[in-house]
Amino acid sequence: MVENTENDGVHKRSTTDVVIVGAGAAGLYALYRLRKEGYACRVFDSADGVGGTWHWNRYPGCRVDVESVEYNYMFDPELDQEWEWSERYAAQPELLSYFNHVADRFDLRQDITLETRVESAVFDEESSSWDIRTDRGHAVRSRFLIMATGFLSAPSKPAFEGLEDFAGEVYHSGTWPREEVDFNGKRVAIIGTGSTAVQMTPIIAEQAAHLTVFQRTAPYIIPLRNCPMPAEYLDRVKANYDKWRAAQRQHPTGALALNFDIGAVETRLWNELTLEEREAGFNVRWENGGLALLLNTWPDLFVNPVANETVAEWVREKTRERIHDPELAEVMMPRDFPFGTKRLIADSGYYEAFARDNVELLDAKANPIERFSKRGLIAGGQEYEFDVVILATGFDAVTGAMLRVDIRGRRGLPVAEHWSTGPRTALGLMTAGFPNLFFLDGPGSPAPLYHPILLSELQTEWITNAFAHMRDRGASTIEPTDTLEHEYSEHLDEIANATLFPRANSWYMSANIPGKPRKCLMYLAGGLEYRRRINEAAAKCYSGFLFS
Ligand code: N01
Repeated sequence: MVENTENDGVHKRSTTDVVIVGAGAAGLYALYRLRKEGYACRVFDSADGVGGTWHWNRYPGCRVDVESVEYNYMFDPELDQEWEWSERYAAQPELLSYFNHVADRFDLRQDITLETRVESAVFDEESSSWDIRTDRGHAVRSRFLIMATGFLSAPSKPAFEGLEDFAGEVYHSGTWPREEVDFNGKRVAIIGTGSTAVQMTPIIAEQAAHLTVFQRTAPYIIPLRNCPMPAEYLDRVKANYDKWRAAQRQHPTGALALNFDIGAVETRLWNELTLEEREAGFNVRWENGGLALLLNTWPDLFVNPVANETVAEWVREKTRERIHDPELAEVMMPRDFPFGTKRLIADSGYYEAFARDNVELLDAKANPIERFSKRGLIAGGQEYEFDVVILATGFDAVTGAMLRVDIRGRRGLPVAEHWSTGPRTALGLMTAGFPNLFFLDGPGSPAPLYHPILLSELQTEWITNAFAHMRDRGASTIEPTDTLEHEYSEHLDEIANATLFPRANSWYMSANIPGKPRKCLMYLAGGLEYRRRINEAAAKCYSGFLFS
């Protein structure tokens, strides 16, 4: 179908087959794949460039913590061969170049409208299509709507009292300016100790006159061990990419996260291992670096509290060795939640930065941040003066960006109301009462603990097949039944409740945003079981889905 556009002077009216919200990794692939099938597509993104996460997160030290050779698209073997990763874990500029390269190589830009925020999407029952409006006056009627809005894209800025009175500079890591921020000679505060803060701390420490890191909850941190990409390693990966990809596809997290030569999936349960095997398994992952302890770990690590605590204690011991001051080490010791139930952090010199004279940790649990002042902020009754404050305070994860769009389904029901007690989806792909609306890497998918790019390829394939099925049976809409949505939601909660994840106040559990209904946002049975389920539904003629 060809996109039809007419400008009535007020709205840029058009009709199309598919509107995709978001030009990050998932949105770019959906555009590529669906356009290849002949669908007219229009992508909108509020950013002034493609790349999603890697467009916005430009803070110092930003890089991926999954191996570069794994953290990319799998759909095109030629792309695999031609792209040269320069580091074992690519930094943000290189990742952004990769996604720009993909946009150019597959001629995607012609269908992408940047600097344009989708404000509303309303399902029109008469025409069985979505009416989509943007902040720049577009009014697009589209048969299908795909939300590829990313699961960490809506920055969370805590409502600190007096923040507007603060006379210095304030930045949120997720909306970092394009221009370099100059920290030289400045007193800098970082609020938060998540992955973002841990990445930026050692770099800002080298520039600032003084750096204070406000830690509310001590996280588990393991070494990333980044290095320039060994040419011989990259050559070996490229020579075996087909096998590597096959192994990733067969892996429950989609990322081997261990050198391929070692990286078989561990299938033995904790109690089946001897002490020596446990020790060896721990050491190989620790020495390998990166997220191997999270992504390529013992299958019952997140359900067996004894196994989990043993690994947690191992990490604590290793961490103590890295902190110069024993008193500080105790404050930085992670004890408040089971290992890995908040996103595991991989660092490059975080703990070592605190050995510098110009860097200090402030225990914001013992001395909570009370409010901002003109000169800085007040914590535990004391005023601290700063020139720059960085909010590394995270994101309204998974549903945040989606719910900032006013999406209304059948009978005008807002999705925010449908999800008032937390998101409910059918197979992490659709939600009942919202026909022809799909999610990529969204709620109910295994996304945060599964390779998000691989997942978006898998989900887009499912959507493409569903479109073909609709065409074959002459249907104009597809939507899940309430029953499927209810059963899947119950199943998701049941699995989550059998794990240790609910014991942490994490963004996985929607617990980092005040007032957000507490609900596990991800499917914890792993990517393989997820793929089996969605493929089974398709093979059974989309059982659980209604067509009209
Ligand atoms: O955010 P976070 P992030 N007062 O939510 C603290 C991915 N990522 O941007 O733990 C004081 O993890 C909060 O404290 P607490 C990755 O998936 C990946 O760092 O709630 N502190 C916490 O310390 C990651 O999980 C990469 O007690 C407050 C911090 O802010 C996700 O993005 C790099 C506070 C927020 O941590 C998000 O990471 C970066 C308050 N009022 C990010 N409010 C890589 O690929 C919040 N905090 C390596």
